[in-house]
Amino acid sequence: MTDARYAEMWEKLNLDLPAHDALLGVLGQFYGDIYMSQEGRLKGMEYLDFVLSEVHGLRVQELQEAKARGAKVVGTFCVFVPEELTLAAGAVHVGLCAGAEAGTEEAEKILPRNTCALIKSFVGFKMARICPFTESCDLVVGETTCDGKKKAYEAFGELVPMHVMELPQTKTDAARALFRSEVIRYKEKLETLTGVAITPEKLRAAMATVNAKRKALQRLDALRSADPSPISGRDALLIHQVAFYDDPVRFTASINALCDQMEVRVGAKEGVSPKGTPRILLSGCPMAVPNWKLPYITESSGAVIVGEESCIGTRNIRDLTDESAQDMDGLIDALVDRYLRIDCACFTPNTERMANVVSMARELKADGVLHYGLMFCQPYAHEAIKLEKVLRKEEIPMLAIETDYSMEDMEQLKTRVEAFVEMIR
Ligand code: BJ8
Repeated sequence: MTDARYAEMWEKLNLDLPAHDALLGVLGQFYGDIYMSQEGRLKGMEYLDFVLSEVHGLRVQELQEAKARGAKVVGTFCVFVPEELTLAAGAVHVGLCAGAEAGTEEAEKILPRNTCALIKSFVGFKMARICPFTESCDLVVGETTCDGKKKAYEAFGELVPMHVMELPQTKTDAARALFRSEVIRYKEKLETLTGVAITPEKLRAAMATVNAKRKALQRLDALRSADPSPISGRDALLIHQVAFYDDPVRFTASINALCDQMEVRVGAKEGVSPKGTPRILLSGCPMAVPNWKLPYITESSGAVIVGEESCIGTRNIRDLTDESAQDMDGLIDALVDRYLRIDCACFTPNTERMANVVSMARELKADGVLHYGLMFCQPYAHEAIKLEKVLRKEEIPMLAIETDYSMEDMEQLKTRVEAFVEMIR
């Protein structure tokens, strides 16, 4: 049944109400089974539960209120799109990556079937009219990362107002110059869209907001190095997911309050599972809401996830932006430097990712790495093979999993993950 409080808003957004109701029904059930069944959750997670219960309600209403005040909403799919510029233009920046199968059938009408589930999901959400975030966007920003995404944007761009950033595939000086020109082109696009001139003052203020959010998430992730871990991997992943669409200032305050609780827990040597529970580092493709399948399987197999080496995780927050430059040129350079440190598998070579996984595993005292690849994702499939070799040398066990958003392989995955957890125990 459509939530009467928001029915009018969803109708105005042209959602397919029965299909949208069905999606919310499944999401609610799934959340209950995976999240509310956990024991020993921190009090601060109530905020995240609330945000999630209102993900298509209150938050979307806030977007409509912002639009009524004249602000624009910008949707993105990749952590390479500088949120700082969006905020400096007075716009709202939301992540549109999707983690559910709903809409896949529709997406396959315009995409090859052997496309990764993440791409099919965001295209399917639009075609099936079930995502109020996509429908709220005044601009959708794509990027030329993997082949699947960049080709999908050609078809997707016929359905939504799009701007595609050209991202380099290497980190040479020429690549840096290309990326810098694309950052400037995005700034100009935003200025045209919003009618707001991005000044150094506005950009520095936006950098401070985004840096504060990243610092809160860094603090959260660092606390997970404690044994026992003060928070489950499922809850931590949820926090990283919500970071992409919640109001950044409100979100940062909530996460810092949660970290205060975590510090108390760590001080008391308490955690979500007993000390000595096998510790897993997740690594690989991003897990967008509501893709909680593998974390659920892992933690119900007797392990605890202590980190996410992923864009919905550490890759999004590892680096801060230097806010000290006074003029626009210097600030743009700082953005370019910060964003080019991202170690996405779309880059070649991408050796820094290997080193980053090893150091994360060491810092978080992980007993093993679970590499998560979405089926048909070439960049991460290639790097899984390399990473396994690197980790073997370091004597860190790794299990590579390839899957999609369907539930059909749950039992098979559970068997493999349970065997891995037993092995590292
Ligand atoms: S910076 S990881 S968010 S591109 S899973 S769509 S790579 S076929 S998501 Fe990504 Fe930016 Fe890189 Fe991060 Fe393609 Fe692979 Fe699908 Fe992927």
